[in-house]
Amino acid sequence: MAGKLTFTMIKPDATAAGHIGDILAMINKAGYKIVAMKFTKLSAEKAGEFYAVHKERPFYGELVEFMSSGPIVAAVLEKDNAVADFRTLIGATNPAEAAPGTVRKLYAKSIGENAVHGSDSDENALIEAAFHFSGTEIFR
Ligand code: 3AN
Repeated sequence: MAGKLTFTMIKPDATAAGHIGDILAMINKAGYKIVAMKFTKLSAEKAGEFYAVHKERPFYGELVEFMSSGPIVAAVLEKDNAVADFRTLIGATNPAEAAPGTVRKLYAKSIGENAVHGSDSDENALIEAAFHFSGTEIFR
């Protein structure tokens, strides 16, 4: 299972700007199969829990406020080398440094409001998928 799955969120800035369809199309074109997906909104409490690893960072409060400010698309994606290839597809955290043609270069506004989330390891992909989806909501 490890290595085949990653977890993503289309963040509130990108859903508000109408980029859900374009971003999902990029994900499909890159060879990912969507095995779980929901359009939902995180409470501040849930967003805080999801980003707990960043609790000590100066931007934590801002991040939690932003991630609970509007609806998101949460999804689990399947493909070989899922985590690393997805990080390449979305580009650098700061859109100013993201490579041309990446999701963040095309759709992110700033380092804080950066359009999409992508897991940073196989271990976190499974933890993050389980945070948002029960076993019966993942179809593989
Ligand atoms: P990535 O999302 O590329 O894995 P992380 O894990 O360093 O980046 O950061 C998690 C999230 O925290 C980012 N997606 C972004 O929304 C926010 N973030 C990171 N760095 C900053 C920053 N310097 N200022 C504001 N928000 C930030």
